[in-house]
Amino acid sequence: MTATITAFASSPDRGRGLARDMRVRWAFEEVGQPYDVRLVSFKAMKETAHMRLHPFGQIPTLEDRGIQLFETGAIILHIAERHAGLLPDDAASRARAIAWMFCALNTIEPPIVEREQTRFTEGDKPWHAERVPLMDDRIRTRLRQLSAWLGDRDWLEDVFSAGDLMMVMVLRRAEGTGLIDEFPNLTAYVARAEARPAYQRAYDAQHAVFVAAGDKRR
Ligand SMILES: N[C@@H](CCC(=O)N[C@@H](CS)C(=O)NCC(=O)O)C(=O)O
Repeated sequence: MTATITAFASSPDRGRGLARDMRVRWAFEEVGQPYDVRLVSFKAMKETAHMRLHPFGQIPTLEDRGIQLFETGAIILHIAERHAGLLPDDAASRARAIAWMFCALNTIEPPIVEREQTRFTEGDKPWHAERVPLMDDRIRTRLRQLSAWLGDRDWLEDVFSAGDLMMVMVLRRAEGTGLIDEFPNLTAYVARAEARPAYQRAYDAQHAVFVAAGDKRR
């Protein structure tokens, strides 16, 4: 049976592949598995039926043969463990790939998301302008360390993995800050991932939702 994910019916990212269902779509494309998408409105996301799937009323979720999951880390790991293509076979490399997934979500994403969120929650407050450079420095420190690790290799370890998928999606959330551009090897890393056919199929599928919603609104 085909797995089903949830995604925004009307994504605030305007179909730029930033909403987190993109991570899941990309994972399915990398492992060559079909998936269905159920689009949910902001209202429906906070209603009981969806809250049973996602305790925090968010997207994405995954329903796959009796398993219901939320949190992209858990969802990507679930897909990667069941299908070849996102985790190396040998135990040591596999463990490293999983460590990079956690790193993306626990070490790199928090300062990036904090900066993004504060624009909405305190953007009009007098202290916000002073905080931005502090938040930027926090992000920059992590990016500098990540850039040093990556060096001139293509991927975080020997082969592309779920760790790279998650890392690239997290780095993309900093688009528009100019911070990634300070590290040419990170810019190239993101571009390399975006050039993958699986990424492009996922991006196009998410973008198509935005286009279709736009058509309906006209
Ligand atoms: N840690 C969660 C974050 C999920 C999340 O923040 N989802 C966003 C979309 S990208 C959402 O549903 N936002 C709407 C809301 O929180 O009401 C994950 O990685 O799955």
